[in-house]
Amino acid sequence: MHKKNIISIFAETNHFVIMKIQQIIFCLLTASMLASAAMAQGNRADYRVVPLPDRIDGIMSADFKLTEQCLVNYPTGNRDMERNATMLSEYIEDLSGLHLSTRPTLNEKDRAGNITLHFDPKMESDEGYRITVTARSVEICGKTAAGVFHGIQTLRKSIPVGQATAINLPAAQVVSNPRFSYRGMHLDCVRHFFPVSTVKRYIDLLALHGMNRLHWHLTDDQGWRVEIKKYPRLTEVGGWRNGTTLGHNSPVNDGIRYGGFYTQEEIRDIVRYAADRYITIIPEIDMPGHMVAAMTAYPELGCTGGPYEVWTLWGVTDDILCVGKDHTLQFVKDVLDEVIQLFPSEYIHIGGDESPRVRWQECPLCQQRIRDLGLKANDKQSAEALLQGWFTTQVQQYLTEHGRRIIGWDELLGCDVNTSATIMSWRGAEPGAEGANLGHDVIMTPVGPLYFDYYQTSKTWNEPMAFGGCNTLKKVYDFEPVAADLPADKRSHIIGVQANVWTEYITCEPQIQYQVLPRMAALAEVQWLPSEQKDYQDFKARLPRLAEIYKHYGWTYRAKSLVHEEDEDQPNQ
Ligand code: TNX
Repeated sequence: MHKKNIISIFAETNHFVIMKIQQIIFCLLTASMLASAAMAQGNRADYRVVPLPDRIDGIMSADFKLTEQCLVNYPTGNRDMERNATMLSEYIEDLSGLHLSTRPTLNEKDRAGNITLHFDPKMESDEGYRITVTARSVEICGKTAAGVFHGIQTLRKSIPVGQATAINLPAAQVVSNPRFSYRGMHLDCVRHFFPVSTVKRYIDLLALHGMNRLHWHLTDDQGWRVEIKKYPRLTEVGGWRNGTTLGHNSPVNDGIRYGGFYTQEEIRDIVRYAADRYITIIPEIDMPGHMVAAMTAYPELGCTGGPYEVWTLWGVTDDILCVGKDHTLQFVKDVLDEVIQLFPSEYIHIGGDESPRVRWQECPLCQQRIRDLGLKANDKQSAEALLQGWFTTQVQQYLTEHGRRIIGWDELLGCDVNTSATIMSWRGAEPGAEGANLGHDVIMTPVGPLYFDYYQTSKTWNEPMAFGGCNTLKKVYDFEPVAADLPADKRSHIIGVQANVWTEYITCEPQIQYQVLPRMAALAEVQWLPSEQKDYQDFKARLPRLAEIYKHYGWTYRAKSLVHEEDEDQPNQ
């Protein structure tokens, strides 16, 4: 009995232990299933990125499981696609830690289990892309390598940020074509000078946001930043200023000698870096105004002969190039000779903005030129305005002979240049409409809302100092580049949209990033999406995931713009 009891007690205890073990196993299993379900959810890609693709159509198939076993295939022998594959692999590794190898592909069967980049000549637009995901494979295709690159950016933005061993890509077909062919950002590297590394990171921002033009402002009154071998004093002398005004043109100068420039070798390196990301750099050599740095180096370029001083203030000065002298034209051509060697861009930006003509009115050589050319003031233009038109046309002809085209600021509309000049509409959107009506191609970049050197809120007390104004995220998002009343046959003249970053008050890279992020995201949707597809609330809901990428790379951005809506009517408090 005693023995039996012991056995039965033992059996009962045993039963109890087994039950407990079963319970524990059950709990552990449930917990791990829940955890892996949560993981799968957390590790699931979402193609609703910024800019939003035109179409995301579900496909009846299980998810594709992206792991380190997957390869990135590219067409054998294609250097651009090889680089695309390497970049995709790097992006995935940056964001998730997954390392995928790349390899050239020879045949279709290599696609199973892998990501494949390839061409489809039948695709609608040059820069469009199509991503096809099934349980079996992922394909990213485009008509061009640039299109494939945009598809790569979309895939990159759709994967969750954070270390992973696998990422589930939902089966779908994702298709997009950009609305505008010119999708730009501008950067002023004159008012403040930024090192090569900053310019390259800025190019990275453009690539992430699906943009394809960097308008690079390289010369101005406050500095000359591009090495020109024939005129070494441009950078030796013109590259440096004796201090900088504090604040908005206060009488206080910081007394710190300031400057810098890019060597031709550095420029070539940056141009290549951008081209690898399908971004064309359009250099701006601003003329005949905003030339004091050059005139300090070579005073004979001005009407009075100087002496001049690289400007320490901001704004517009009366001292501009003297176009009465043949030497000035030769100088401009010589400079452009080197510029076109450095920049393969079809477009060269020749500025043309903010050129007061008071010196020309007094200058005997400019007045002689006006007489020689028989320029006569009319009810719209002064003789001096027509002189700027003549000068611009000379430069335009010279560049045309060298296979290039000019872009200039909208002031060019006031001085009779021919319609092969592309106009950048900055003093509002109206000059753009006027230019398109006259037959010019136009890039819309109006101060409101596309000057990103302006504040992003009306409550500016805790903002870094900016130029002024108030271009909120929403205003950028809501911008419509093609005026409703523009005649149908003129609409195609609006070829692009761009935001400008002037750097009078922007002194360092984090501040550049703060000014442009997240407004670049809003601009990207203006550039990519048909207007009827835009939806601000939906955009705001997608933005935090893009901001995860900003955060991951350590970029500074205005986090407040993700949370609050800026109330512009509320005064500063
Ligand atoms: C106007 S936009 C300028 C620049 C200034 C900018 C400041 C243009 C053609 N000229 O020289 O830096 O305003 O926002």
